[in-house]
Amino acid sequence: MKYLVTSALPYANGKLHVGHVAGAYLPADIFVRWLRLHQQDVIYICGTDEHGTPISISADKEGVSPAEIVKRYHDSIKGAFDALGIEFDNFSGTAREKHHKLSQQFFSALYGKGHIKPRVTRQFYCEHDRRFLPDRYVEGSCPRCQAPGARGDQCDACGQIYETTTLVNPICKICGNTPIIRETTHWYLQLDDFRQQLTGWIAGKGYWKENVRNFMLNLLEQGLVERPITRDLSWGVPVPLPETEGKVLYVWFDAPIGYISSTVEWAERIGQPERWKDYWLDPETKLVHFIGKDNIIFHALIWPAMLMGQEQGYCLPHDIPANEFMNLEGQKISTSHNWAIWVDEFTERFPAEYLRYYLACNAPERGDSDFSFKDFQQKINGELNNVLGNLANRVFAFAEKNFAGKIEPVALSGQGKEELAEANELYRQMDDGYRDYQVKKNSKLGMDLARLGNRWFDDRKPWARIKTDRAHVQETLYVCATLLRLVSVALYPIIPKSMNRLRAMLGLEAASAWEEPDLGHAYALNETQPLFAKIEDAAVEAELEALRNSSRQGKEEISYEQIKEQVSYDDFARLDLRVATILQAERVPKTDKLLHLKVDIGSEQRELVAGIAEYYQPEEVVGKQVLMLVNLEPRKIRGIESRGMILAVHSEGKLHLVIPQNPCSPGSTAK
Ligand code: B3M
Ligand code: ZN
Repeated sequence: MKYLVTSALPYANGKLHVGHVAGAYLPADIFVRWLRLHQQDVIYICGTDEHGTPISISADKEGVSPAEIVKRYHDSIKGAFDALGIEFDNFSGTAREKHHKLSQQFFSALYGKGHIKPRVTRQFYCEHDRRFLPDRYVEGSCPRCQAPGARGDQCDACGQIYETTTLVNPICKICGNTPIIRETTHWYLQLDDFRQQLTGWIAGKGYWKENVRNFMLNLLEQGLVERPITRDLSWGVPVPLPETEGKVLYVWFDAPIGYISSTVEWAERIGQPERWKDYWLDPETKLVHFIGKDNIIFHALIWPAMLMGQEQGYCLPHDIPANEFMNLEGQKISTSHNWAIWVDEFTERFPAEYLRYYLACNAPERGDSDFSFKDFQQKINGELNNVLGNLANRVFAFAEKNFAGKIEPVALSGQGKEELAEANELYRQMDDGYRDYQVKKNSKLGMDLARLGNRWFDDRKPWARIKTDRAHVQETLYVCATLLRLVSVALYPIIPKSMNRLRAMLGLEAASAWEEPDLGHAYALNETQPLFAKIEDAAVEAELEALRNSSRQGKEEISYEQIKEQVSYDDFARLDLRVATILQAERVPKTDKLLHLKVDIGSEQRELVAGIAEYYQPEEVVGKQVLMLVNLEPRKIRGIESRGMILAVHSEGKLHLVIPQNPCSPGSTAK
């Protein structure tokens, strides 16, 4: 069995923050390390995603070339991964020549079979900058859920994709002017050509995480629309057609191909240039893509279709364990507002494996999770130090004092056998847990294993028994040493360096197998010392203070949205804004951003969909009075006829409903 594990290629236009790591990188590295403990044939492939409008916008802003932005952040991101012990077999970059060539081959194969067709389309064009404005070059309100700050072709608030030209109140992100719409030709991937194959392929994926499988089935149900896969940009992979001067491949078309080009680069680097085919051209390969949930549509729908349309029989994704998001101190991580913890800085102040351990305990596997410094301190002090570190310290100290650091094997009593049987059951559960990417559960079980040791040491009271019954104490120590050995393997995928330090103190080699400890092994302790150090309150306060300051700075730097075009009083008077009382609220199924509301606007009751589910629980808004635009044309959102829009303000990464200061009768109009 061969495994090809990848993590989403991080955009090379910013540093790596803890949210990235929690979702797509640490879970993958843990899975790969566990596979290696089982001697599986696995390679771990990644690299930076070096195209896309954010990079060219950053380059424009700084007055440097996109290549300079890419080099800077490729190196910064790779350095952060190295600091964290995230060990790829290859970490490439999509601006490289080989990737361009392979991406053009992918395009030509699909085009040659008629799966890519030209369309004359209408695109935002900025007359001031004299250029077309693809993707992130335009910002407006989402045409589906009206969330402001919507950019490109996918809304962060409701997750849906739409034609960029349907953005409401669009502005050019370079100069702030309102763009016009001009005709241009782009090439569209005919996704529906692959509907049959995709439906058959997904049918066999019953083991996938529900959020991924349902998202995919939903899209297949909704029907597969053709997707534009070229852009009017200079930075990117040139479209390999004679008539496409000045056009490049859409970044999400070329990016996943980066998984293959990075594998080709790896094969060449190890001197076996054909070796990449053993993984990519073997249908039996287990291709596992670790991603964040905002990348599902590209990895579970578009990328498999692109692979299906190739001449070469590429393997298809075996699994796509998409994780949710990690927030920070109760708010969404925001790089533009500097509300983030940058890995390279954090690992200068705290041991990198403290971060690995905390992100594993707090992994956003089934829902968004939250990074809080207090909780981080509690997990490091209360668990790594007080449970695992404490067990090692007391066992080592006692063995060194009373047995010169030798822990000899003994004939186990019934009690001892029972203890190890319980330990082995936890160990087995962890083995199963890693198979299903359950790092959160396994970080807890690893601590339970160490707790077992502490309870055993306490119950056996070696400090009392040493005077009268050395054999009893020897068994106590031997069982503890065996437990520590089990922990050193079981937690190795999560905190590898610390566990190898523990193993060295036990006189053992570095972890290399999911071993069953040999109960005849004699332990000779070696240079033992405390495994971990506690985090002081002052250090936590300093982090919180630094975060608040840097995010305030972040605010000073952010460019406020351009004031929109002037409107006349008459224009304004056409908006009918009234007070609405929310009567009922429930989540819209299969989305985590939308609430379905029933409201009272005095003259009648209305139903509508609001993109506020990330900030408000349904029960929280029932009874609230809000300001509502009641004469907005109705829209169908996720099958619900949404009649109107409630007003809310985006600020500090949160959303605040606009609520009248005092109770008003429903239907009262705002002037
Ligand atoms: N560059 C990163 C993101 O959307 C994007 C992933 C590409 S994976 C092929 O978070
Ligand atoms: Zn402009």
